[in-house]
Amino acid sequence: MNKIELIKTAQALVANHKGILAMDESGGTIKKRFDLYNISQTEESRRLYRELILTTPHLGDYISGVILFDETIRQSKKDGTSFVKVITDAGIIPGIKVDKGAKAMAGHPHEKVTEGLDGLRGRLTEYAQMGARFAKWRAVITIGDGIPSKACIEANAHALARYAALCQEAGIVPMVEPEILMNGSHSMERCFTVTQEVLRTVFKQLNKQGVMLEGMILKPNMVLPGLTCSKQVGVDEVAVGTVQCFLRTVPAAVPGIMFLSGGQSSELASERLNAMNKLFMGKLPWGLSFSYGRAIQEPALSIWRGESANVTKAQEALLLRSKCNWAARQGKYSAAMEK
Ligand code: 5MM
Repeated sequence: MNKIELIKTAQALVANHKGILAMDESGGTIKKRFDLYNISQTEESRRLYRELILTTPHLGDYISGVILFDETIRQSKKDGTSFVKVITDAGIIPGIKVDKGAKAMAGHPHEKVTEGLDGLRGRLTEYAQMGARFAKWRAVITIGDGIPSKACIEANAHALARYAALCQEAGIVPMVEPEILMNGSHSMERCFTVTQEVLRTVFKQLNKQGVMLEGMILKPNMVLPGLTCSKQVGVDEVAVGTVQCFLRTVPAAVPGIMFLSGGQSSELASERLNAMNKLFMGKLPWGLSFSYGRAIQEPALSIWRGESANVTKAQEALLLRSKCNWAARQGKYSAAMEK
């Protein structure tokens, strides 16, 4: 493990007000996204879409890193240039999703545990040789009647910590993603309590496994009421609740907290990140940034719809979302930027 390189990479991911573009949808997830717009599901259509994203002019002005799926890191532009070269030429750091997905947890109805540790050391070595400098593993936690169970939280935290230790051994920065889903009618207070418990458990396990906190990134959910909760809350309340939860649970040694969007609208994801940075500017030990998938890609995908004639407009939409979130990192986002 080269500690200095790990720390440099982790810091570079949060530097210059930039954030991460998550484009690591696995086969099933990208199919769901393409189905919304009747885009055909082939290896070539996925390659074309990923080429559209990665060749967006000036993407590197706002985006520090991109997370790829296994298929994507092996693909190239139509002219034969590998995607990894396109990314690094744009000044962006290539990352890779290494989990094998959240699977039903034995004996725990409605709960999931993420798999993928078997053979991970070998896969990380290969990804590092291909140019990946950071990796992502996502654990999925559901709030419901009597869940999450301690067993689910502990199993997922343990897997995240073992994954993170293996990444650092391979010289790859682990992005640790414990996602508490927005689905459900739970209150914001319940989301706060669960997020707090999950993060405490995750950091306990990271410490047990000897993970160097300065060389990792946390990718969490914001603290929000469930999607069908009767009491929704304002942007500032989300910002205050989220930051309070993280101040209680995330050690100052972690360089960056880069939120997932989790199904929030693009605008709301920018507004909430903006509020956090505006209200707490200069008062926090870590950078607060974004690692959005849907909240950056959705407008571009809805314009592209699989048509080459729409590529330029789709790239403009992708760049606008990247710029809005870059501004939100500085507390400088406003609705006027959307026009
Ligand atoms: C881009 O979507 C990622 C891959 O999901 P699957 O493994 O289910 O295919 C996902 O992990 C994503 O990186 C995070 O959830 C953040 O994306 P959102 O859309 O929540 O910002």
